[in-house]
Amino acid sequence: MHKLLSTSQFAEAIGLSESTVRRLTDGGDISVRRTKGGHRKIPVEEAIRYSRVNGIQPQNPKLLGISFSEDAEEPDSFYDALVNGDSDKSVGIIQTLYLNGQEISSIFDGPFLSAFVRIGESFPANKRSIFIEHRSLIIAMRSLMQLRSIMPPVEDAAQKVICAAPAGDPYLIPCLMCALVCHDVGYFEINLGPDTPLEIIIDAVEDEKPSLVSLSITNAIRSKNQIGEIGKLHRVASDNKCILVVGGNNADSVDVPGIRRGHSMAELKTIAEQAFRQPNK
Ligand code: B12
Repeated sequence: MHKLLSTSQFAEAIGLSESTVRRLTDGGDISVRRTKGGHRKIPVEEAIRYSRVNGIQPQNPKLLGISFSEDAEEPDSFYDALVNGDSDKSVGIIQTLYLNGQEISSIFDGPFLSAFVRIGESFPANKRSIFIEHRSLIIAMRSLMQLRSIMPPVEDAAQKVICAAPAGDPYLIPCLMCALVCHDVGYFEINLGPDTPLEIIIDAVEDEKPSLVSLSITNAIRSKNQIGEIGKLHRVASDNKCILVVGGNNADSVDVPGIRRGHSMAELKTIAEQAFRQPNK
């Protein structure tokens, strides 16, 4: 998102006076861009970052491009919006939780995961449950992409993370979630998505020199060949001073000695932060 706000728009959106906003920008609490005429402009992502870290509930979130959802914190609201096919509401709920200061990892491990576990449990009750599952997946993807669009950019030359799921694993959401959690930590994310041949990931480690590789495993790994390839990825990663972490529903099926495993986005975040603090270690 590249929308820029004037100081008066920012003041109106957040609910501060314009003079307070000028003081905050002068003091460096809010970073601004200057127009050719010297006027301050505040990127929307910066406005969102400022309200998020300071626990400010914006007075007029629409000015920030966010469709604020009053019942976002209700436990069932995301599930209900998905099952009812309410795409705008789903986007609004996830953006509101983010704006309210919730950790991205806890949004994913909380309402997002529980909604999909419930959707998965209703399968294969009837034809309608498959319709709802497919529609929910696309709405959820849109919610994640729109969340990405309001997150602050990472620094130039940021460390890289590669996120993927191996060949035969079609699940889109886990890879994208991993990418967003790592982006939030400060990584430049390369999301190769689901069904990625392991040799492509191995080559990417050598070519891209990431600090971290996150492999999501939803379908259990049963083939010895694939276990061997994950073992090779593990070796190539450590030769390149890169951490490989496997996670997801069936991470325990990856029988590779010494491999790092996680089962939640909170764990991924912790590992991503460790790898980030010690670049190329
Ligand atoms: C959406 C969905 C589908 C979609 C997938 C579309 C797509 N392209 O993504 C479709 C409709 C295609 C599908 C098909 C099938 N599915 Co399906 N599906 C699901 C569902 C409902 C959601 C999956 C999802 O995206 N979850 C969302 C995220 C939030 O959850 P998550 O992946 O677990 O991730 C969390 C953690 O695991 C962790 N995590 C994830 N990745 C990583 C990575 C790292 C590094 C770390 C640290 C952590 C981590 O953090 C996340 C947040 O907490 C699940 C239900 C469920 N319980 O997950 C069933 C589910 C996975 N499917 C299942 C089944 C059986 C099938 C089918 C076999 C059904 C059929 N008979 O056709 C097929 C197989 C398809 C195939 N080719 O393999 C079963 C799997 C059972 C098993 N034990 O393996 C499940 C669990 C449903 C169930 N309860 O039975 N499915």
